[in-house]
Amino acid sequence: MGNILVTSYINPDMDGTACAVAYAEFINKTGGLSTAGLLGLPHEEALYVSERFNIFLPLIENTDDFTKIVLVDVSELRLFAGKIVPEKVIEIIDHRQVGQTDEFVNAKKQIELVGSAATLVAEKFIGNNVKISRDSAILLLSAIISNTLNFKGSVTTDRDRVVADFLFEVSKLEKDYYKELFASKSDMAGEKLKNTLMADKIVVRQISDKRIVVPQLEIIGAKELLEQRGPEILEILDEMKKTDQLDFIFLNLVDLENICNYFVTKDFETQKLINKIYGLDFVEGHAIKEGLVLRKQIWPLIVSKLEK
Ligand SMILES: [Mn+2]
Repeated sequence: MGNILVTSYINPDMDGTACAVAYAEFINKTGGLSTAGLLGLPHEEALYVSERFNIFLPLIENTDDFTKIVLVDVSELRLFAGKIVPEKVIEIIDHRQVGQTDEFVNAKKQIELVGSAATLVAEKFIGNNVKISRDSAILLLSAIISNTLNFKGSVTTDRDRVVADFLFEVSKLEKDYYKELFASKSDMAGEKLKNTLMADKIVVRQISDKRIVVPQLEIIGAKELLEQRGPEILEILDEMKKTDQLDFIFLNLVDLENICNYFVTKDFETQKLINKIYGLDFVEGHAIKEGLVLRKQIWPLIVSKLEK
């Protein structure tokens, strides 16, 4: 059994990063041989956690050296931009509904709709009675807090809560840890705003014959950002729509303090689509929805509207 690479999509978020590192540890502690490797640059939040707790994040350029690959927090080949050979994938652990696993003919697949893929990885340690390192516990807990929006997002399940309790114990982190974690990704000063929105460009989704991009920000200070830089956001989205020849584009701006979403776009067709889904009206380029909804939850609703 050769060395197995555990990886996530290019430029992984907190969840993908945490799962890759922790699941490699699990394999190594259960008789396998594996290496975690992250493609591209992990999200701001993951870099913050790495620096804050002095946890090494293993970056790799490509996957050429590996004959066996495990994918975590991802089940879509196109998110790898040619960087993996699908036949090499022996296992997939993911938690999203919009996935396309057909290309991975050799993979054992675990797709379960919990709030965070980190929950599925942590359950492996718990279920098999394998001791988890503090570093991995910190990473997985950060991922669960991030993905569930500190257990307030409607993606949150009881399984996420149970696993988080366990990880709080192991990591010895305080319950208000979410505050510093959220603050770390909320700085959108200057060019950071545009760079963050454009970084989501890689994820152009094709539904029927329509091309769609939905950048997402989950931050503290969302309302202020919209008040101060709303017109700028609308311009950036408009530019992305033209450059990428998109049919629909909106920003899913998640307000972690006021527990609501702003859907931001000046594109009329997109406004009509969101109105059809949620019955919301747009004023000055945005519509407000109570509660916290993540992009991965909106995709299936968009698909159902566009495919009929
Ligand atoms: Mn995830």
